[in-house]
Amino acid sequence: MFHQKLVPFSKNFLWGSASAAYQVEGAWNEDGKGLSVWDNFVQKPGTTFKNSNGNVAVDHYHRFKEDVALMAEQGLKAYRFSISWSRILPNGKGTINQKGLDFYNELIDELLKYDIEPIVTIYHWDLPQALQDEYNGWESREIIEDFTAYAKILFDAFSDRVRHWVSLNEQNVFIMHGYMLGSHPPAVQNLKRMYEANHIANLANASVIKAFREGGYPGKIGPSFAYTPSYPVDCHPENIIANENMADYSAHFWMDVYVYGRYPKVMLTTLEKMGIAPTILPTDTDLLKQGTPDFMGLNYYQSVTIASNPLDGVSFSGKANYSGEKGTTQEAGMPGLFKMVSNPYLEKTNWDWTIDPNGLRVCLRRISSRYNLPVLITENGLGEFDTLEDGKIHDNERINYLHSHCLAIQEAITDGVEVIGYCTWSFTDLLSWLNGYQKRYGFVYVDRDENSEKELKRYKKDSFYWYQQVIKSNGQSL
Ligand code: BGP
Repeated sequence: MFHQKLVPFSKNFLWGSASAAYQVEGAWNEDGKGLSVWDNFVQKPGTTFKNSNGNVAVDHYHRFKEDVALMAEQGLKAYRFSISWSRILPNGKGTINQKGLDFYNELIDELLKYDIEPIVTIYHWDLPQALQDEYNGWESREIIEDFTAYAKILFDAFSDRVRHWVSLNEQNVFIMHGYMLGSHPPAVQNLKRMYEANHIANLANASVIKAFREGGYPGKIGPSFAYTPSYPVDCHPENIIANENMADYSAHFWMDVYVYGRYPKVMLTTLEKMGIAPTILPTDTDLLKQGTPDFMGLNYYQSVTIASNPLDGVSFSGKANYSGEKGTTQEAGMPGLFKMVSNPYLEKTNWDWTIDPNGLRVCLRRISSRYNLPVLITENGLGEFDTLEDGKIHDNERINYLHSHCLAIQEAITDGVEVIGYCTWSFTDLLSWLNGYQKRYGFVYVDRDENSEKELKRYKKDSFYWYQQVIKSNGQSL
């Protein structure tokens, strides 16, 4: 593209950072909290890296004041966190646990004390176990009503202070891991069940957005989507079609439903031919169209590169890298549709994720042009090993990663994309669902590992100070 002068970040740009309840809070069975599917899942040996769990996590439940003080010191403008459904409703529905509401009220007030805007995620994967037991969670349409009732409790309690709400976090990830890969609860491997559950999640998402509008609550709401943009490996016609398959399969299949209330035609036809298309009732389309978002939440980590994959080609059954041993990811794809291959132009992390700031610009431009929505970047960051030495952590790779991605955002803004804010993943180090505590993302190092909680002491990494400058200068220091 022609060289152009970069447009500055707007003065109310939300420089933020993010977390999720299960990954930071701990206090898994305190103050009346009910069990979530994750509390349950991690008890089974072999499900997570070194059997790590979030029972204590980084103890944010008890240390949130210390964590918020660090956010204030950094100058954060926004903090995105999620609410644990089973802390509010121990059985997923019915009686409210007042202590759960109290915790989030205090957290929100503490943030506002320092002018940090709370961005609230309603659902970040920790479904109440009671609903899984009662009706199989996302596989039953009963969840639509229960999820909506839960969200309304949050709107009533917090919308006087919360301006941005995230409905479902990464529906594509929790559904694919939960029902295809079997690596998240409920650990099912069945494509038909996956597409049914996914459709119900779409309806639940729309129902919550509709309830938000009908309730006349102030503020904006949208889902967070894990967008992994794809590029064809070359211009061979078969690879071009494979990449079209991938784009429909991994991106439009979710975002088109959020925004237009319908599935991409080609993808739906493919699923129908395979006998695994979801059951779409005539009234579903109305609901989907009534619950469209105000913004697209974007979680971006990496891009993928695509080639054709024969019918007897690779599937998603190969080994994934949850250990940080570089190069251990096996090729994966959907037979007959596409497969992911290496991109010779991009570096990779120790967990084999590509480092591609340009991919973030691509996501922002595509969302803006295809959906005509503003974008709130709800996650982006580098998961790496960090070393604590004399109380310091020199995480230059993280600084380089974030720096290049911030510049890509500015380029996208210059291209015409409306970007509301940028939440890095994550503020403190936290539990990575399948990768334990050694895959770190934070600006703040938390001294614990899979074997010991130690004292959970917090240390500011070099990236903490780097982001402090970025925020202070509103991006001019980039
Ligand atoms: C997203 C999730 C986050 C977080 C992040 C990093 O998919 O929304 O909760 O975990 O990815 O992923 P990982 O922990 O697997 O490295």
